Amino acid sequence: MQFRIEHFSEVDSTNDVAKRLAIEGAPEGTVVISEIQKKGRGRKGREWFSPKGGVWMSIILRPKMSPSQAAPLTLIAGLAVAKTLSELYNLKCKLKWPNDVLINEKKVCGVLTEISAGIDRIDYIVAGIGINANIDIDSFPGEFRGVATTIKNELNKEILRDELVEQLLEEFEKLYKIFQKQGFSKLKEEWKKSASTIGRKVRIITDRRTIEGIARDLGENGELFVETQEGIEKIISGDCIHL
Ligand code: BT5
Repeated sequence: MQFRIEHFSEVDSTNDVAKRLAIEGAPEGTVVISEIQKKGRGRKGREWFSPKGGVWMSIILRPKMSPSQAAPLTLIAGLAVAKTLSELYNLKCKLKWPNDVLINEKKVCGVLTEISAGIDRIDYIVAGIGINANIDIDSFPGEFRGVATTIKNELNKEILRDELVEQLLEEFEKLYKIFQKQGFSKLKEEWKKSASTIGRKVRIITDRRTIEGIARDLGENGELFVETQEGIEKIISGDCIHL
C-alpha cells in the first residue's frame, strides 16, 4: 500500500477530513493526521480529548470484500497499535473489546472505524486511531483522567511521534495484508493472546439490551461470545465494561 500523509495543524476530526477526501476519490492509503482535533469523536458521538502532543490519525481503506466481512478492522487497528507500542517502547498493552488499547487497565488508544458501503461493496472505510502520546495525564479533563493513560506518563519521557506513526503504518499494513489474503482467523488468535477482555466478567451494553457474563471467545468476524446464565450470546457491537 502506498501511504500518503496529509498533515494538518488543526481540524474538527481527522475522520471527517478523511471521509471528505474519500468521497472526493482519495486512494487507499491516504492518511490524515492532525496536531489537534477540536471535535475529536469517540463512538456514539462521545467526546475524544485530542490536545496537542497526541497522535490523531485516520487511514482511508478500500478493501475488496463485502461490508459484513470488514468488522475485524477495528480489532486489527488496535492490535497494530499494541504491537507497535511493544516493539518501540517495550510497553505491555492489552486489548479491550472492541476498540481500546490499555496499559495497566487504562486507555492509551481508541479506534473509531467508519464505513460507507452499498449492499455488497465497500466504498471506503476510515480507520480512525487516537493515541495519547506526548500528553501529560494531568492535562486531561477530570472525567477522563481516571480511565486514561499516555505514553509520556508511562515512560516518563516524550517519544518521537513520526517514528511512532511510521512503525504503526508498517505494522498495520502487514496485518491488513494478512486479513485480505487469509481472513481474520490467524489474526483473531493473535488478538486473543493480547486480550484483556477474554476470560473476564463483563457487562455488555448494546442499543437493545444490557447483559452480564464471562467473555469467552471471539468469532470469525470479531464478535464477542459471552457466556451468561441463559447460555452463550454472540455480541456484534456494543460497549464492554470489565467488571
Ligand atoms: C473511542 O471511542 O475510543 C474511539 C476514539 C477514536 C479517536 C480517534 S482520533 C482520530 C480519529 N478522529 C476522531 O474524531 N476520532 C478518531 P469510545 O470507545 O466511544 O470511547 C470514548 C470514551 O473514551 C470517552 O467517553 C471517554 O470516557 C474516553 N476518552 C475520551 N478521550 C480520551 C483520551 N484521549 N484517552 C483515553 N480515553 C479517552
